[in-house]
This record gives sequence, C-alpha cells and structure tokens, in this order.
Amino acid sequence: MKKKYLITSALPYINGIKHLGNLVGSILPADIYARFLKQSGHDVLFICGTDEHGTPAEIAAHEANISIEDYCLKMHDLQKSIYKKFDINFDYFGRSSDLSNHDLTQKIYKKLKENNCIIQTNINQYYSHFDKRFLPDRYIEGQCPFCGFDKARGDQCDGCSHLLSPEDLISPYSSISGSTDIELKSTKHLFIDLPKIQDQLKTWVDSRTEWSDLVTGIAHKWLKEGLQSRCITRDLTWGVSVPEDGYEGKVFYVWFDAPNAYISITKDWAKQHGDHTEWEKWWLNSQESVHYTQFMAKDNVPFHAIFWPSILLSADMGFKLVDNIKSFHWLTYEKGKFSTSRKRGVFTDQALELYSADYWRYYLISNCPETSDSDFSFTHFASVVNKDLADILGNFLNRTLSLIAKYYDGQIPCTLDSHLIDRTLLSQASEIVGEIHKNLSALKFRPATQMLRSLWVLGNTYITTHEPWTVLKHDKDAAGVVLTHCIHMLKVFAAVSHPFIPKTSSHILDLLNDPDFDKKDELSCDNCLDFTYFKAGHLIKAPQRLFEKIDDETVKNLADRFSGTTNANHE
Ligand code: B3M
Ligand code: ZN
Repeated sequence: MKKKYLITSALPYINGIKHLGNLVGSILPADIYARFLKQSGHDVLFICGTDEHGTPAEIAAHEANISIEDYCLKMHDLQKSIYKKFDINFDYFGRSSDLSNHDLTQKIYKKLKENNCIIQTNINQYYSHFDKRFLPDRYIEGQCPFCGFDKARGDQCDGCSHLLSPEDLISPYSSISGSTDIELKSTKHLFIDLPKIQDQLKTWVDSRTEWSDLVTGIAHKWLKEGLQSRCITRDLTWGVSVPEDGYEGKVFYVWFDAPNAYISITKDWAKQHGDHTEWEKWWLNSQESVHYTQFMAKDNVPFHAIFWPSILLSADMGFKLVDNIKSFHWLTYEKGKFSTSRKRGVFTDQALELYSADYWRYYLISNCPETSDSDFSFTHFASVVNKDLADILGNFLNRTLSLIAKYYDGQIPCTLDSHLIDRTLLSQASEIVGEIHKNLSALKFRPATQMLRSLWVLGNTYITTHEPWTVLKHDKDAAGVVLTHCIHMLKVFAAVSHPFIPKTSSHILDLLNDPDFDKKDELSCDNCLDFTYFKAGHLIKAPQRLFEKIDDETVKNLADRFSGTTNANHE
C-alpha cells in the first residue's frame, strides 16, 4: 500500500503577528517538505492552524478592547493571509477553538477518565488581589529554582527550559501588574496521571528510530527525571469547557487542547472536502499506513515527544502517533533576541512589505537554525540575496534568455539529440538533484539548500566556460547547443527549486513557455533531467529580472529601522 505522509507544523499562537524566527522554526520547513513530497507524487496532507486558547489570547483581546471571539477571528484571518503571501501551501489552516476541537478534546478527556488516568486534587493557586483573578502559570514570574534565572515563568523557565509549576518560583509576582500582593488559594483541579503511562511511553520513545539527537535527548531527560502528574485544567473562561460538575469557571489547559487540534483541524479539512470520514484515513489506526512528521521549535518538543503522546497512549483511542519530530533552534536577530515586546526584529507582515516571499524563503531556509542557533542580519540577508539569487540564479537566466532573444529570435536553437547532449553536465546535474532530494527526505534543510545553490553554480560555470556570446560570432550552431543546454538547466532549476521558491519556479517556467507551467503545485521533477524535453524552434519569452539587488544604503536603513523602539504596531 502506498504510504501517506502527514505533516503538521506547530500551531502559531494567536496573540499577534509572528516574527521571522517563528516562520523558519516550523512553518517554512514544513511547507518545503510538504511541497517536496507532493512533487514526488506522494499522498500528502499538510495541516496547521492557530492555537487560540489560553491566557495570552484573553489578555491581548482585553488590551485591544474587543471580545475574545472577535479578537481570535481577526488574528486568525490575518495570520492566514500572511502565510498565504509567503506561499505556504497548507492543505488546511484551521483553528484550535473550532467546535470540532472542543468536541474531540472532551471525548479524549472522557476516555482518559474511563481509563482511570485522571486524578482530581485540590491545589493551591496564586490569586492576585491587585488583578482580581487567579493567575495562570505563565502570568506568575519569579526566580527559577534550577538555574537562578530571575524572570522564569510559572510554566517554564526561559533560562534553562525546565518546566515549572508556579509554586516552584522563588519571590513570585504577577506579571500582569507586577504586584506581589498574591496569595495561594485552594481550588480543585484535574490532573493527568503521567507516572502511570511512563513505562509504556518509554517503550514507545525507545522505538522511535528517526528522531534527531536533540529530540531524543529532550525526551530522555524527561523520562529520566520521571514523569509527574500534570494539571490539565485552568481558571479561565476562554477555552474548552470541562465536562464535570463543579468546573463551571474552568477550562482545559491550552496544551491539553492544542495538539488535539492537529486531529480536529484534519476533521474540518475533511468536512470542507465533502467527505466527513476522510480524516480517519490519516489519524485512525494508521500507524503503518501513514508516516507522520511534526515541525516545531525546540521549546515545543517536550509537549510533542512526551506530553501529547502520553495523552494519546493513555486515551487509547487508536490515534496515529508521530514518527519523526523535526525541531529547530533559535533564529537570533542581529545577535540578540527577536523581541515582540521590544519591537526588535522583523515581523512576517513587515517582511513582505519589504521583499516578496521568495527572498525570505530562500534566505531563511539557507540560514535556518538547524543544528544550532543562527543569526539574522540585514547585511547577511543582502549578501545572500545579491549573490545567490541575483548573481547566480538571476544572472544565469538573464544571460541565457537574452542571448536567445537577440540571436535566435527567441526560439530554442536546437533539439538536443543524443549525440549532442553534454553527458558530463547531465550527470553532474543529476547527481546534485539526487543530493538535494536525499537531504530533503532526511529533513536536512541547510545541506539541501546548499546543494540547490551548487546546482545553480553548475549552470553558471557551464555558461561561463562555454562562452556562447563569443562562440556565436563564428559558430552559431555550436553556441546554440550550449544555450539549449542552458535552457534545460533552467528547467531543472525551476523544478528542483519549486519547494523552496515556488513563485520564482513558476516565473522561470512561464519565461520558458513551458507546458508544465500550468501544473504549479503538482509540478513533478521526474522529467526535469530529460535534456530532449524542449525542441528546436520552441518560442521562449524575453528575460525578466527575477531578483533585485539590495544596496548598502538600504541595508543600513533597514538595520536602523528594525533595531527596536520605533517598530510600531506589534505588541
Ligand atoms: N502554540 C507554539 C508557541 O506559540 C504553540 C504550539 C502549539 S502546537 C500544538 O510557542
Ligand atoms: Zn531555569
């Protein structure tokens, strides 16, 4: 049976527009992988959506002075439109707050209860007299007992990534108001019994053959420390309500409902496609028939490698568990942190106002924080755009197409009969294409992008060493053979570049007047190394500039503009 490939990207949180670091840390590589697999003819489903519950959403809506429902809808639509402009090709971009997720999360909860995995306990929770509310974990800050970091949140420490409970914090205060007038009050909550599933989870983790060292290391650290029961309810009104008497003012913890949304969003996708049961093929009893990859930043790994699998194993409802987790380190901005609150760094909407999607897609993936943190700077961005995209790729296209326009009436000079084909070029190209595909299959995005660049360099070196502009003065046929090879190389470029820079890929095919232009998202790579594809006389278009260069002055202005403080409109 043909394998199906399920791909999810961590669901971007609803409270605000995401920065470039968020994009490169999950959604962009997931899109490249999904496009690559689709291009190879696989059955692929790429699911994402907004993560809408939890306190940050509540607070953001309150600050914006609109209802939480309106706030989430507005931000969902906004995020969705931004990803569309980045050419992120989700099969469905849904919402964790949709009814389908309420329904599913409650079903999962009931099953957990039936399987004796739920414990009810009274706990002490911080109440802020000043803010007049119970403080959710992440709205209490204080000193981390593990590493001493003094702005650790009650759910997790940004200093050492340790998951925390609010009572663990030393010198706690409300991060909403800064008030230390907070008091522990007793209130009842539900917990999932994680110690009970520890052994089964460990067996499952140990059987994961594809995980990277980073992911395996995080999972083992958790298992070694021993799983603790975790509270799955919160004193909030916005979220999935708890189907129990006496829990009227409480909802489920956002991390208890958000991952379930991968499944519920697939249900929404199925509904939209007219077959309500289609989601089951992806999620139900599909351990063997589906290969499932998740993409996320590394701070999300514990929730995907430990917490959600524990829920699904404990609920035992037959849902597909993840095969591979691809996680990313951090993208820094000019050597510091991207900061939403300090308006430091480039946000996704602003990025698109400066340059179109492919500039960012190529730059970000070639510089993605794959094996360690990586840094964004406008100087580096400009140098990559100028060299790789403008000088190498853009210039090759320009030279090829303008010579053909000028000396061959815009017609492909010859058909490459087998005796004319440059076997060395063909074999070098096919070797590189193979490497790109091998790296993409292995989720190695930086090496894949490096190889893509080598492919473009191969074309450039070929035209530079064969100098058709000189040859054509004394042997137009011989120059025609060279230029026809260049046209075929452009076809290879377009096909292979498609997952990375889809618009440019289409643009190249359009200029080549290629019948494959129509295929867009189903553009296959299968025939791209067929150097007999274009025939003599095939009319192509005049060159157009693919990428604009970025000059030093612009770099300086951009670096100033995004350095913090004046970057309005983002909280
Ligand atoms: N919303 C990612 C974040 O905002 C988080 C991912 C949920 S995936 C189920 O950090
Ligand atoms: Zn810490």
